[in-house]
Amino acid sequence: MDETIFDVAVIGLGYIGLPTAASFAAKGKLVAGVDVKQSTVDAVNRGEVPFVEPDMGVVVSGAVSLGNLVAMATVPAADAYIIAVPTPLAEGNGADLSYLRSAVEALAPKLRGGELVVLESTSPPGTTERLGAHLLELRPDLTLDTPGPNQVHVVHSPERVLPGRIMIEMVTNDRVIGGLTEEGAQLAKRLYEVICQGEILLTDATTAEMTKLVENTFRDVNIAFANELSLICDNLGIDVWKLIELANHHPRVNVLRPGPGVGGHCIAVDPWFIVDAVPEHSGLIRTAREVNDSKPHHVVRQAVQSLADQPGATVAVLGLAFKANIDDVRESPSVTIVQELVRQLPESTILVVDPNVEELPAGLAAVGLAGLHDMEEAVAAADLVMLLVDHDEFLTLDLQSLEGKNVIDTKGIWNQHEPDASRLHLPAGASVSG
Ligand code: SAJ
Repeated sequence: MDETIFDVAVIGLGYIGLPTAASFAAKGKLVAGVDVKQSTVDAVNRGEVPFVEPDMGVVVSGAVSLGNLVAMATVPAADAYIIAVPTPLAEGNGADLSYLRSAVEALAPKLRGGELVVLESTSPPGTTERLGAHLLELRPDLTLDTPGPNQVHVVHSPERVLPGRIMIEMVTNDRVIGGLTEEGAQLAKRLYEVICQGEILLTDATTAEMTKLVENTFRDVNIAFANELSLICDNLGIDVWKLIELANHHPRVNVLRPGPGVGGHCIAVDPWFIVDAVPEHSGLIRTAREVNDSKPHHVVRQAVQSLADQPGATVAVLGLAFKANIDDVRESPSVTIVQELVRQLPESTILVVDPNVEELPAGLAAVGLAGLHDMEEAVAAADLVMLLVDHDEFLTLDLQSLEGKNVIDTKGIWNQHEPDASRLHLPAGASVSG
């Protein structure tokens, strides 16, 4: 029996790979979704999404039931390969490219010549060129830039969708494609036109890599500015939220929002890839990372200070995910904050609340926390309530229930909804920024 040749094989069925695979399948392409995790393969083949992401369930289950999306643990033959595996931070702030190397090794034996290989994973500058070189080492019979039947086209097309809005942004965002060759970039453009209604912009591979890193670095540097302002305002005894609101009335000013730190696997990571590549010219980028990474420790100091006279106090921590209305706890500043609270307040009871998260991440179970708690019960029991994530559920908390308690609102959601913040017992500076 002839081997099936898929239109597209997506390697890595995570937050990016699975919606990409499902989107192509929904447009009628025959798509293989490949993942090393058997539980993910099984879930997708049942039409299920193994994480929380709005609007994704219906697309995945539809594609699977039509027979257009099939998940599997090994790489099949395909006309186009899309690699969407993690590229996390390694020791020393470079990228850990081991998953990428494994993906390349898995797909190399399947190449027949003429295929398109797309790297979607966020990658340090030069990665796509090295990927091409790696492919040639594995398959010296192929070429990257000599036209002919043995040519394989390697491009970088970074994903740029926002968790929580992936299904919308995958279609509407503009897309950058950087090819090792012009022809490769054109081929990839034709492929992505199937799912992308935004503009598709072509460039070289290294510029495409840097485009993605720069987008997230721009955001990180701007959030660092807001976070630094929150510390300055705490020191000056003024309300950072009010200050930012007033400054943002200027037509060319748009200060972002301070918070408990910057989480997620993108913004807290990507700037380091630039620092790692050109350390002698990235002082500002490095400092911004350090400002954002120091913010969770500042929030912990505020909590410890506010409970100085209450040993054995109960602390309700609202929000574990790295941002509002998702369940993703990767690089979440909340996890760091809770770990530090447990360490620095050994006599206290810490009650963690997150309606989107099903179980405590390993890092918190390891410090002895038992599980997650109901919001109303935790708040009722608490001496100190810390708001770390602006989930919708927390916006609607009855503020009467905070009366007489210490409150640290790192997202500034409660004082905006509460004209009389004096009803809350707020530790110095804590009400305004956290
Ligand atoms: N944050 C603040 N203040 C703000 C905005 C965000 O403290 O004013 C914090 C959030 O609470 C969170 C972190 O920053 O902890 C990151 O959240 P985010 O919503 O800014 O971004 P991500 O990490 O969910 O997604 C980003 C997006 N990049 C940009 O907006 C430039 C997304 O488009 C990328 O695809 C994604 O990174 C990625 O995968 O790289």
